[in-house]
Amino acid sequence: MIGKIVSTCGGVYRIYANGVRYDVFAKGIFKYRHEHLCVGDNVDFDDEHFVINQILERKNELIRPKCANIDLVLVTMSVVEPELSEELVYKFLTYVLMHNIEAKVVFTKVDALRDCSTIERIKSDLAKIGIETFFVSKDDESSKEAVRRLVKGKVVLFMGQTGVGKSSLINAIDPAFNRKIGEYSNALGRGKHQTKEVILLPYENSFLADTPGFSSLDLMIYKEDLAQYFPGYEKYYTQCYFSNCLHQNEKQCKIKEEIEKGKLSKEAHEIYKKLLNELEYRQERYK
Ligand SMILES: Nc1nc2c(ncn2[C@@H]2O[C@H](COP(=O)(O)OP(=O)(O)O)[C@@H](O)[C@H]2O)c(=O)[nH]1
Ligand SMILES: [Mg+2]
Ligand SMILES: [Zn+2]
Repeated sequence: MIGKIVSTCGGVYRIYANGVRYDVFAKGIFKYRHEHLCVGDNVDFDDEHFVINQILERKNELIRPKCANIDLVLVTMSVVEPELSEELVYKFLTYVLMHNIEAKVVFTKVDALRDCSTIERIKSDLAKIGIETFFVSKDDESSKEAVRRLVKGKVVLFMGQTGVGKSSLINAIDPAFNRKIGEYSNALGRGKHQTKEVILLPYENSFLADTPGFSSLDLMIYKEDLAQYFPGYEKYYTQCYFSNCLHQNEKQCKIKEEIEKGKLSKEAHEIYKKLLNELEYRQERYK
C-alpha cells in the first residue's frame, strides 16, 4: 500500500493512507543502505506486517525543518513579537528557493500592528519579484479563509521562528488540530518551544506541516547559494559578466543594473550584502 509518513517517534513511523493511520517500522535494509526516512516521504508499506518496504522518489527535501515532498512553504513572520525581521524573511526565502520549492510570506498578528509603513514597503518589494504576501490574524475570519484557500490540495510547510504563530494559524484553519500554543516569553526573548518535531496534519486534500521553531543559524546557506538564490536574483545572475559574481563591486553586474532601474529593491540588496558577509564560502565546508 502507498502512504505518506506524517510523523516519527522512536523508530516508529506514522503513515497516513486513504484516510487511515498506521504505525509501522522500517526494514533494516534502510539503515544498511544509509537511507533515511523522513516526514513527508511517500512510501510503499505492508499493511499486514506493518513494515515499510520502499521509499518513493522524493520531489524535494528540506533539512531544517526536516521534511520531504513539499509543495509550498509559508514563511511565517510576526509583525510584532518576536520582532519583525526583514533579514530573516529573505534568509528563509533564499533557503526555500534554493531547494526549488515555491514560497509565499505570511505576516501574522496584524491585529497588534501599529505602524504599517515598513510592512507596506516590504510587501511591495516582494511583489516586484513575484512573491505573494498575506497579512493575517488568528481570530480574524477573512484571514482564516485566505489561509484555507492558500493550502488547498497541497503539502504546505509553515516555516518561522518560535512564537510567530504557526501553530495558532494551523488551529485557525481547523480548531480540531488542537496544536499546543506556546506562550511568548519576554524573559527568554523567544517563544517556548512547543512543537518538538515536524508533523504533517492531514486537512481535507492537503497536508499541513507544523514545525518546531528554529533560529536562522540552523540554515546552511553558502555565499554562492545566496548570490544565485537570493529572492529575485536567480532570473538575472547568469547575465552577470562573471559567472561567480557576488554582486558587490564586480564589473557589469546585472543585479546592480536591475537595482539602478528599480526592478530590484535597494533595501533588499543591503540585506543581501549583510548576509553575504555573515556566510561562509562552500569550500570552507571541507576544511
Ligand atoms: N495578537 C496575536 N497574537 C497571536 C496571533 N497568533 C498567535 N499569537 C500568539 O503568539 C504566541 C505564539 O503562538 P504559537 O502559535 O505557539 O507560535 P509558534 O511557535 O510559531 O507555533 C501565542 O501566545 C499566541 O497566542 C495573532 O494573530 N495575534
Ligand atoms: Mg508551534
Ligand atoms: Zn552580479
